[in-house]
Amino acid sequence: MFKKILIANRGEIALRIICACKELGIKAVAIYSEADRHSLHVRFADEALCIGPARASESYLNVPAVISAAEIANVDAIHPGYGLLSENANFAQVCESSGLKFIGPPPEIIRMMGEKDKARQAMKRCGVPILPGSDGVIGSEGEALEWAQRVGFPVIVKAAAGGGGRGMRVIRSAEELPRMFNAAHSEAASAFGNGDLYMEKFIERPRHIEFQILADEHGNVVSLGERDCSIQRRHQKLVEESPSPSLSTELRNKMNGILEKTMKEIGYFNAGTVEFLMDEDGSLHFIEMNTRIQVEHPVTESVTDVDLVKSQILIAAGSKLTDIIQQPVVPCGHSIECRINAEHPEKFTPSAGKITAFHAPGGTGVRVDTAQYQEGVVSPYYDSLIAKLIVRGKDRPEALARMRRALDMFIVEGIHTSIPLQQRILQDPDFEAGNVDTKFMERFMVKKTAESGG
Ligand code: MV4
Repeated sequence: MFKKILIANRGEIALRIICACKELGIKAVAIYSEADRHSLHVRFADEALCIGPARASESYLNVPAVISAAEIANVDAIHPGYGLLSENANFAQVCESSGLKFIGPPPEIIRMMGEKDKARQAMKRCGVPILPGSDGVIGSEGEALEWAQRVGFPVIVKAAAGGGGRGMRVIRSAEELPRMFNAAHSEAASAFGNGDLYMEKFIERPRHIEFQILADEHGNVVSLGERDCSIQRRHQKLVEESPSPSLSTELRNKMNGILEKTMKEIGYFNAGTVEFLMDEDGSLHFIEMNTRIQVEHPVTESVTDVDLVKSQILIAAGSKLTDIIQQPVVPCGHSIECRINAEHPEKFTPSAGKITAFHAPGGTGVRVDTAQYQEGVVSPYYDSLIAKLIVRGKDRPEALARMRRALDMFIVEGIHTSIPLQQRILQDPDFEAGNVDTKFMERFMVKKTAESGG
């Protein structure tokens, strides 16, 4: 077992990883930027090393600085958390070649899943349903037109090196194809240093459904069911839940089975998330795979009682899945998460500054993952997530009621937060009915504006 782990992250996820280390009897080493000197992850770690200035590119993203800290602290392993270096294959490779265990899948698999067209082809070969589209990257505008006519408009072109919505264009006719294709190419080239594009049939109002995978280094895999993350705005998730209100037990079981077989075939290990779009007729189509722990992992933890971060560490230390979790995993109840962001609830502009009052709700079925506290400061240098409010109930109505009361009992003063927005989402009749898709927030904001007469 590891004696000491370096946490290459900050905020609530760094704290979450410290919790796992403490429960496993492993020493936790924090790294921090000059802006994070007074952060809770520094306070609760067994050791902490300052690795550079506030700007992430000079601290948390600075590979030599992170590796040096790991060597100075003499750790056995590095947990990257989410974002930052978590899906950087080169970083994973540098860790391994420096004799530090990277807590995640092997670098080759991170690299392959980062090339979205290759991930798509790999899933297709394993029998995972994908959308009609190009075989790999598109060589030219002419080839794009051929694929579009074969697939049928509307289509979407996506950056092979992309993700998160950049370098994507919806194309509705042959006439607009040249313009859209070239715009996506330029955007991808400047954003990712790689202009390669691939194509898929475009789904107008998809639901975003993702499956949580856990796999050990001995070829054992378990798929822990899905999360519905359809409530998003500009590719930022606001509310997530499990189980999805729109997935049948039959389809869930079928997908769990397909994914367990697929992950074995590709040699995946550690935690991972396979993302799907659900179309209007209820069928699922693979879009991408994330090779890290995700922000919304507590939703799955709540309904499965599996500690995903502890599992990640034990897997990296060589443990077998059968020695980590009780199988079969039978999900129970319903869980919802709200991402509490430091931002204006209508304008969505970031809101940095000192938190003058802070009280997190508690009670039965309520969990709050946060690194914030009263008199704490929200830095403008990093993402705006200040807390995750997660509830669990015996069923969806109980979870909804619990989330409403927990949001009402969350006090954050001194900065703007997304709480008022989430209070209104939780009151929305369509949300309550489970009528959600990725266009929900657009319709919701229109409804809202109409109500206030603006
Ligand atoms: C799509 C799509 C419709 N059809 N692909 C956006 C981010 C990227 N990860 C995938 N995205 C989409 N891909 C096809 N073929 C619609 C989106 C999309 C979306 C997906 C998930 C969650 C929110 C979204 C918001 C807008 C567009």
